[in-house]
Amino acid sequence: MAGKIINLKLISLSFLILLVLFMNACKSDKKKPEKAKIEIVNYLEESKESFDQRMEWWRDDRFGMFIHWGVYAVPAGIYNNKEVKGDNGEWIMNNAQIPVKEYEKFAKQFDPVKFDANEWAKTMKDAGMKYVVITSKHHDGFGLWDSKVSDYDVVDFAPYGKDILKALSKACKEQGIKFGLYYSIIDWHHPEAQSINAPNYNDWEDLKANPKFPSYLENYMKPQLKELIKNYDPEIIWFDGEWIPDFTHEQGLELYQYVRSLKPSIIINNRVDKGRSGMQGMNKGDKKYAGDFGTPEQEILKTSSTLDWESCMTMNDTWGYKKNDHNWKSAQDLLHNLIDVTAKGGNYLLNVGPTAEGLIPAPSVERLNQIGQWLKINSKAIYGTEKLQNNYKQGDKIRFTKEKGSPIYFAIVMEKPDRTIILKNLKPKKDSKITLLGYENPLEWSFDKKEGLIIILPSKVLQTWSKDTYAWTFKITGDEI
Ligand code: H79
Repeated sequence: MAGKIINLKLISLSFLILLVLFMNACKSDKKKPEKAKIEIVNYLEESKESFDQRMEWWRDDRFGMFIHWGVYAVPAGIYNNKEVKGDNGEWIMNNAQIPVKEYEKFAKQFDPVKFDANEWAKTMKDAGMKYVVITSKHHDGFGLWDSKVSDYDVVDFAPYGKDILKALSKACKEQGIKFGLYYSIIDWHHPEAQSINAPNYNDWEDLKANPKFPSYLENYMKPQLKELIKNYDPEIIWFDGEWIPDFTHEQGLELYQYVRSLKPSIIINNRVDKGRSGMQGMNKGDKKYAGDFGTPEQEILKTSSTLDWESCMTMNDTWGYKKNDHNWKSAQDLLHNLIDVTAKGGNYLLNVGPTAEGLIPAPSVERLNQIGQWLKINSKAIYGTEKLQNNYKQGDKIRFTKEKGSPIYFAIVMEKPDRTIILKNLKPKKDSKITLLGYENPLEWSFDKKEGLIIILPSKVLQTWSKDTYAWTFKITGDEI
């Protein structure tokens, strides 16, 4: 009996020792993951300071190049010898209802032998553009880089066989141009995405969601985005095609987190989520949506905004190259858009659609050069500026900007001025100089409360600055009234 008790005691003692040992082991086990704990940052709950810091270069830079380039440059708006209906050349696969296998034949012809990344980067630089966003993959699903996730790309599928994003990101880095990537959520080529609707990929009346879409998102989109960010180190990811019913608000929030976690400083447009309100592009106010800036498409906001926004726009009527689209906006109109956007606190992302050979169309280059010439003289009124507190404009033809954090104001007159210019909302500092950018001598001026600021232009300037001067910039140190 006693022996049994001792045995029992022994058993319970050893059990106790084991228990203590086990608990200790658990304790140290608990510590381990604490040490190795990965900090999970909620990028959707960013402080204003951190957001402002991340957005700083983008807000200062103002002017970027959008590039729509891909397989659609091969048909260039024409299918079976017929001009395809619809403005957007990059939509030809949808608009002409081209089956996937048929469209792939155009990919097999994509051989842009004249593509010169350095030349493109130089064109951006000469135009005064500070950043670029290029279609890594548009709705047709074709990639402009050597993707390991897919063979449907320029290296594996097309005769060209060279990595376009690699060449362009390098050239841009060398020229000091910030590199950004457009990536379409829509994918007409992928069996788990919208190819389910082929050849009517985006039938507005009857958009069918692919039940496999979440798999495409996890196993295709995300790995491709990871590749793009790791290999080309972009500063911007510019999503598009978020409106399809396959894609949800929850997926958008998660996608934003995912991309930021790969590169915390990256800037992401609002098409990462479902917030966009039509072509006007700013977010709806019904809930909190992910995305760092609004994206008006082919429009400019009607008035200034305290939110970040970027107006993207074509120079003719198409994004992707179309042989027969000759409806070019004038250089003057494009420049006036840049000025208007800047005064309203936005950015301007101006598009080019290079040819299948790899050339930026000559009419685009011409316009970019003209804008660039103006910017060389007037750069201070655009880059690193902020919008005014009260009025971003006076009438139709005058816009105001202001040097960030300093009392230097710019009045940009978008027509040939009269001999006197009267400004109602600026009061110059006493005895300060008012100048016209590009003209060496200070101008005569007077100010009184009732009349406002009167600037007098020398007749010599009025005569020699021909009508080809698209906009006249007056620099004024003072205060807003
Ligand atoms: O890449 C260029 C175009 O191919 C692409 N965006 C630019 C930058 C583009 N895709 N679709 N569209 C432009 C037009 C789509 C318009 C609509 Fe809608 C989509 C109309 C209805 C759904 C978006 C969501 C606008 C209104 C609601």
